Amino acid sequence: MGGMNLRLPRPPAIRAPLHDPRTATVIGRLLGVAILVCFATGLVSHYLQEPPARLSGWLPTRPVWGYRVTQGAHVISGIAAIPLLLAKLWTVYPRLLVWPPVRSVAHALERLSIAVLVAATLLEVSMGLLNTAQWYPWPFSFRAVHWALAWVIVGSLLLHLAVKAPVVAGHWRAPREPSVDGPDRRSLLIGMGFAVGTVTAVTAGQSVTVLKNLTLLAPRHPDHGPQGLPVNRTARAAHVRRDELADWRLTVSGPRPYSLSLAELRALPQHAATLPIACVEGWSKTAHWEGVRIRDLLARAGVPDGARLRVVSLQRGGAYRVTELDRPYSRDDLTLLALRLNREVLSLDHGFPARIIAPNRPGVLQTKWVSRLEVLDA
Ligand code: HEM
Ligand SMILES: Nc1nc2c(c(=O)[nH]1)N[C@H]1C(S)=C(S)[C@@H](COP(=O)(O)O)O[C@H]1N2
Ligand SMILES: [Mo]
Repeated sequence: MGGMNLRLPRPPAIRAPLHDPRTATVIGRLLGVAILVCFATGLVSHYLQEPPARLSGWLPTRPVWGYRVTQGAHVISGIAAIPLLLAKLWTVYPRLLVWPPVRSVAHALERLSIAVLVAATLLEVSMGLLNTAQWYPWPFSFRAVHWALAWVIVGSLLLHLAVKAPVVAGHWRAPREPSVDGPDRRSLLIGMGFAVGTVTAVTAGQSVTVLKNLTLLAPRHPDHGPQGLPVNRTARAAHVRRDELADWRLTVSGPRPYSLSLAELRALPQHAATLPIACVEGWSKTAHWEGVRIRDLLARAGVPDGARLRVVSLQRGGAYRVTELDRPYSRDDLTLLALRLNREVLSLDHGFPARIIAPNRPGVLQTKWVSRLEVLDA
């Protein structure tokens, strides 16, 4: 590669025990676990929200708190990945300045894959973090970009692991040398563990109830909100006003379409369910819901065994105005058109007069201010 002899100033060599492969491997392993948890739970979130047609009839409605656990784990491990990623970058940065920068085609490709991995991961974790804070400063769809980057990360991570396999194997085979495994590395790892522990402890309480009193930094505290439940989008933010609800009716399309007033809905058999709202942004809270079973409403429309449904909110704009409810949910005894929350009439912010609540379903699909149910296919 004679053409590569560019005359650039040579960076100083950095030789410190904390920049050695063993430290990089130890931290990398933890970071790898966090990324794999993010990827696996991210896949769950994606397929629960947008199941391909052949999956939609098989979505699991149990355990009812499944999405609370997977999305809680996603955001917890995603946040933990941030200090891990910074520590990893700090241990390996001297290697990013190796000289000459490119030794061969293979070396160039390896460095390119690392550049892609680092850039995509930095972008992924910072976008994810901003999203949980409900801050969307970018002009593109968060989900589409976060989804694409996840595959870029996993692909370049596999490539990176394949390239580094000998180094990693060396780490396992090498005898522990006291000189490089001394107090320096121990303090780095303790410091990193402390950082990971702290960011986790002050945010995880948004989905892990026992930690809720430590929740200093999470955007949502599980106890703050009307009727003991946080609100993601308020009625005001959704431009839903109480005065337009005066002559509200629920309409149901299907083989035998009908419509009902709120009083008529209240006169139907009421059922209770204890189910969480599990927001995609990582907070969850379990609540007690009462209302009419979706199954019963469909049976009344001439569809006795559940159906794929379109749920339409009276909210006029916004991405979550219309959602689809697949058959595993619509025929489930726990899926309600809820009229009451924690033993009171649903408040306006929680979706008065009626909202969807279904088991093991991402919060974003638990449509509020429902005005219409349309049977798509029975
Ligand atoms: C390397 C790390 C990460 C990977 C591989 C990853 C992967 C994914 C995937 C595949 C999804 C599903 C996207 C879809 O539905 O199309 C997702 C969703 C999500 N991720 Fe991550 N993620 C990572 C880090 C993070 C971090 C650090 C956070 C926040 C602290 C975060 C927050 C979110 C949120 C809020 C969603 C839900 C988005 C929505 O459906 O509206 N992610 N992630
Ligand atoms: N019509 C409508 N329904 C909606 C939303 C919305 O913006 N519009 N937000 C969803 C989101 S993202 C969540 S997490 C839950 C939150 O319900 P809560 O405000 O009652 O806690 O409502 C869902 N239902
Ligand atoms: Mo949400």
